[in-house]
Parts: sequence; C-alpha cells; structure tokens
Amino acid sequence: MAAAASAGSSHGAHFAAKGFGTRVIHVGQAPDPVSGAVTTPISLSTTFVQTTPGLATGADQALSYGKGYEYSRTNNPTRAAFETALAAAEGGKHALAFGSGMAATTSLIHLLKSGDHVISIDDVYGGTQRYFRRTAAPTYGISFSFIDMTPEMLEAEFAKHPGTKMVWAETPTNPTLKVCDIEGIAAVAHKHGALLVVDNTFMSPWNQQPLSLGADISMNSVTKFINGHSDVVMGVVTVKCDELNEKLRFIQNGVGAVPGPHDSYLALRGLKTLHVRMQRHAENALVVAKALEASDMVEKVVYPGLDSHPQRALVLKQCKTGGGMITFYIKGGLPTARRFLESLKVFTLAESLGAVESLAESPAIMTHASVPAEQRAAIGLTDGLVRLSVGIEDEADLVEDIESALAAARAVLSE
Ligand code: P1T
Repeated sequence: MAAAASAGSSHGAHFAAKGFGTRVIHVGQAPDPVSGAVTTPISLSTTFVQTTPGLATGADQALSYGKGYEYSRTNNPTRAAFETALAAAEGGKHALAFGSGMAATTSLIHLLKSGDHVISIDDVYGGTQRYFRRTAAPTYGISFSFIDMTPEMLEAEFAKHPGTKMVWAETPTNPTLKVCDIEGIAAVAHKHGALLVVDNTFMSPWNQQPLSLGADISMNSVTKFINGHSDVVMGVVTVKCDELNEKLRFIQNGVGAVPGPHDSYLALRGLKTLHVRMQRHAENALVVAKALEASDMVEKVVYPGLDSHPQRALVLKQCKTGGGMITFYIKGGLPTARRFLESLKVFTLAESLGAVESLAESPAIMTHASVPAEQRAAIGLTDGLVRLSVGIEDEADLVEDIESALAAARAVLSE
C-alpha cells in the first residue's frame, strides 16, 4: 500500500492535476533514485531486505522497511509504478493490477460471500458470464441476474432482489455495443446500498471515466487498449475509496493473481501512448463504420460514434469519442460472415481487441461461444454478427480491405 503511494509520490503529486497525456507519462515514474534512469526499471527481485525482523506483518507492514516492499506478490516497484500511473489516468486514488482481466473480475467477486446477489448487465463479456454462471454461482453460492441495464430496469430488478450487494455493468458491452447510463445506474445502486462495478475495457480510461460518473470500481482488461500491443495479458481495478482499496489489497495479496514485473513494465509503456492511440482508433473506426453503412451486404452497423447508434446521446454525455470497436450484421449469416473473415488481409482474424493492429472475429463461434444459445439470441448476438477492433493502420487500407472482403462474401449469396 505504501509502496504504490511511494512510487515517485512527490513527483506524482506535482503531475496529479495535469492533463491525461502528462499524467500517464509522468505519474509514478520519477527517475530511478539509484541510477537516474528515466525509464522505470523492471524490478525482478521476489524479495526485499528488511532492517529488523518481525515487523513486516499486519498493520505495521507499511512502516517496517522504509521503502514499503517486502515480497513481490504483495508489492513490486514496477507494478506499483503502473498502478500509480493508472490510478491517475482513471481519475482514481488507488489502482490494483491483476494477472488478467478475468483475475481482476474473480478478485472483485471475492468481496462477496455465499448467499449474496449480483445484478449484471445481460450482454457481458463471454468469459465474465461463464465465470459468473459456471464457477461463482455453483461453487461459491453467489446468485446472479442478467438484465438489460437501464436505471428503470435496474430499479425493477432491485425490487425482485432486495439486498443485492453488487451491480456489474459493462459499457459499451461486448459485443453488441450497448451503452448504459453510468450516472443513472450509480444512483440506483447506491440508493439500495450496492457497489457499482463498471467494466471499462471497451472505452479505456481515456475515453470514459466511470469513477467520475459515480461508479465505485472501474475495471479494465489491460490486455486491450491500455497495453495496446497484443503482447500482455493483465487486468486492473481502480477505486477512490481507501476502505475498498484496503479490502482489495488484502484480496490481491491473499489470492495472489498478480502480474509479473516484465508485464507491468510493458503495460506501463503501453499506457504512455493510450491517448494518442485512442484518438486514431476512433478516427479510423468512424471511417470504417461509414463504409460499412454504405454497403448493401450489411444489414446493420453498431458503432457508438455514429448518429445511428441507439444511445448516441448517452455516448456524447459520457464518452470522449465512439472508441475503436464496431459490430455489424452481415447479410446471409454465418456462411457469409465466415467468407468475409477469411478474405480479410489487413484485419487479422483473431480474438481479443484494442491493439494497434486491426482484428476481426465472429463472437457467436469464438469469444462468446460459451454464452448459452438462448441468451445469445435474446441479446441479438446472432451468427451474422461480426466484431471489428479497428487498429491504427492507414484508414484507406482498412476501408479497402473491408470493401474487398464484403465483395468476396457477396459471392456466397449466389453459390
Ligand atoms: O482476457 P482478459 O485480460 O482476462 O480480460 C477479460 C475481459 C474482461 N472484460 C471485457 C469487456 C473483455 O472484453 C475481456 C476479454 N475479451 C476478449 C478476450 C475478447 O476477445 O472479447
């Protein structure tokens, strides 16, 4: 705890009120006091010297060894630098890094106990839904309801489950890009004494700041836009509240699902360019979304940056841009979707999202195959739904790639 705060704390304090780009490049990243290195060192040591035995426990932990480090699962200087910078990026006070986005999610569920209820948005990431339905519910006795989360619908669900402990939102959702009103649902959750968690992965902290809109916890899969280069799997949780931070630090250390120093270094490096990359992701995505809208092979395009997005007013209220993710429904269902995906040359057919290179996939048979078929149908996750993660390549090359793959897919309709 002290370590995260001490990773260049006076340095951090100087930059805390600066703009986003200045914060992510400087907060938590003071030059190394030993060598003067400008770049944060990768601190590989698993253990740290203590000046006197027996003080590094319990409440004395933070006071016992001057620099605040004891054992690398508990805290690590490179991880602390990333956590400190990320907290500043998200407008939070504390950030805690985990070994994956799912490790962050499972650690948050450790805040609950058997018998507790969680209200989750229905179109939640497939892996999150699988963990809720198939591990947390049967193994730990935590119950879940899945709803289309407007403030009114959330209020109605609280009437069915009074005493609900946690509300789990993801906005925009993966993959139907539904947007929920963070301020509105925070008010309902807090009225009923529940914590609001927002999975901010699809927008990233540059585009959307859930804590400033009233969420208690913002969670991100760092694997996506924050790291941004498809070479790290990591998750992070950000909070403002000291008490919640204490509880989560205890879980982070006790459960031990922490990232290593190499990955922390890479994620910190990625974070430094988040604002620049996100602007380009959004510019490219808008151009690609318009090209899709112009094609008669496309039944519907869902992109938060388009005026046609059903919740465009909400996007304008709580997000800087429409982000880098597009979902569209191709004519002809799975056979044409398959041909489209096989024909792409600049976009790579692969799971995941949020990196510099453009990716495309079929959620129904890839990332969300574990979501029960009837649930997929209920949320509109059909076989013809194609998900694009628009990278930062040249926009003309992306549009040309999409148009030629749509032309190849058209042939399937007459085969
Ligand atoms: O993959 P991991 O770092 O564990 O993050 C899980 C996760 C959490 N939340 C959202 C919104 C996500 O999209 C993900 C991971 N998603 C993919 C791998 C995907 O292709 O959709």
